[in-house]
Order: sequence, then C-alpha cells, then structure tokens
Amino acid sequence: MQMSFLQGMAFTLNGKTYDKDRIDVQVPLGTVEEWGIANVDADLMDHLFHLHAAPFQVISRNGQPEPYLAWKDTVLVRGGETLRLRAAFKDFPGKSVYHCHVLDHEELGMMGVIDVQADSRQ
Ligand SMILES: [Cu+2]
Repeated sequence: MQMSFLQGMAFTLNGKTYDKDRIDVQVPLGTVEEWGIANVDADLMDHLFHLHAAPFQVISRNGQPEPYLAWKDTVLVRGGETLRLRAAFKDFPGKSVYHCHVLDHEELGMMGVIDVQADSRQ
C-alpha cells in the first residue's frame, strides 16, 4: 500500500481516492496479513495510517525491527518512510475502511474500503 500526495492535489492510497462503491482490499476472516505501508508523498508529508477492521503490530520501519510490538489501530508514517505491519483479521467480517487519520487528508480522499470475508464453509 502506498500513501501519496502525488497527483496534483489528490490525496491517494495506492493511487486512488476514496470510492465507497469500490472494494480496494479483500481479506479472508481468520487470517493474519503482512502489509507494506510506504509513504511516497512527494512533499514528505507525514500521514497517520488507520485501520478499522483489525488490530495490527508494526514489525519494522525502513527495514529496522520495531523495538516493541504494541497492538495499534493507528500509526504515524513519516514522509519517505516504509513500514511493515501484521494485522489479525479474526473478529469482524464485512466492509470497513482504512484511511489517513489526518482529517483533511481523509476528507480529500485518502481512504479505501476493505472487505473482510467470512468463510462460508464455517
Ligand atoms: Cu495523511
């Protein structure tokens, strides 16, 4: 996933602005996912990555292991920084969102839709 402020005045995640009718990420319920979060903002603006559907731990920043694996729902991603996180999608099936928690960035479109899919075999 990339967080950017690259396309004119668009605030984007993975090159897209928010569309409530588009599903950007699909995750099976009961899985742990490792995501890369890269702040490629051309102006090196900081962003606050926030995920609703699952708690996560930041594993590394710019390739350096995090010293303490706290459970988070929001993490600061400084300009030019890349981090890896692991999120446990175990409790909440259905659609939700992830977004930048800087309110004006979120309002300008820096948000995506995640669909946590319950396994129909359960
Ligand atoms: Cu932001």
